Amino acid sequence: MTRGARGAAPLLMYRDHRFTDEVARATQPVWERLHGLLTDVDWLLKAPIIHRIIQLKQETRTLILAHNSQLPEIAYGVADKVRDSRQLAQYAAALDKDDAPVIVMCGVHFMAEPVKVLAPERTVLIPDVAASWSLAESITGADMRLLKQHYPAAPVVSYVNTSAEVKAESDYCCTSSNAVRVVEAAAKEFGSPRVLFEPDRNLAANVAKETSIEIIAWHVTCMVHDRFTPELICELRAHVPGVRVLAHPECPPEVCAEADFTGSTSGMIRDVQTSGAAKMVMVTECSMADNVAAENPGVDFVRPCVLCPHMQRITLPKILTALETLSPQVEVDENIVHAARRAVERMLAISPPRSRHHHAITPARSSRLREA
Ligand code: CIZ
Repeated sequence: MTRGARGAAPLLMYRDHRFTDEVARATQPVWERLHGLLTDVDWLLKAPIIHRIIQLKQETRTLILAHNSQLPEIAYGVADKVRDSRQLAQYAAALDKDDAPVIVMCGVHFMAEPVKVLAPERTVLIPDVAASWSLAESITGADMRLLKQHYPAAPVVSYVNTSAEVKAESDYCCTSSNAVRVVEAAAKEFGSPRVLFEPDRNLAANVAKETSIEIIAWHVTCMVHDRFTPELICELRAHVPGVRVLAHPECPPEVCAEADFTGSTSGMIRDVQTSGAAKMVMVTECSMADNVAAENPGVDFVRPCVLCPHMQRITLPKILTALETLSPQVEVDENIVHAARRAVERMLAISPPRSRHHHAITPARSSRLREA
């Protein structure tokens, strides 16, 4: 279906951005991807903003990076790269000197900081500074120093969703795709039988199941993933026979034990593409599940997802304002940049395993916490 300008009512306008014939033509490929995820009315309102963002992006040579869990209209409408936080930071760090003087990071604040830490010469914008994360707010630099006093010989591995201040107190950073490998590398480097792993208690427990290293965990959980239960998975299986269940490792270990696959957002995307399952359920954040469904029209998705209020703070109008005003900018205190960068770079230096798990189709109840 081509969306014509005639359908646009003046009331359905954001500021003075109208749904014109030009907007309809220019955004038609985006509409084809989003059809089914947005209503017609939504589209009349959002297409002109997408169009204006794309124009401004070109004028200012801005790059828009988006986390896998961003809204579909951001992921498919305006983003140049949609990946997990490690891949986005790595991508930003590898840009040519003259490319993209401005980067807009669509994700939560803790994902924008590593981009600034690895690409300090660029202007890094986050469309809403209040986009935080329950995990990142749950631990401070002072907590870390206290923990380290208790376990002075143990290396510290911090999940990527922590503040730069916490990363600066850590020996390594990790994401859910490489947590097991990072924990093992840290233990080996420090010659320690145990590792301090924070802040996600569920991720820590899921990692502990995959390694012989003792994990000393912090005590918080992600407000999105902790809401899923094993009972929900059993109900889903009863209602949708043959469904393949993918769980994020921030879910409780009892939930992961009931899943066919446990992995990061990138790992889940790969599983959808390679497992060949016809019916899937993604036990994670709603927009992530919507984006994967849009990419894989041949797969029937059941979506008992939970919305992440932090991720959802990033919207098209806020991205537009960020581009117009070149703000809010992400700044990382100079005193912590160096130490935070060391922890992030150590993570990036751990090379991915040689396709050990990626393309293999494993039987039910597998874990993939050793991803690339
Ligand atoms: O590293 C990320 O982007 C996070 C926090 C989760 C994931 O699984 O992608």
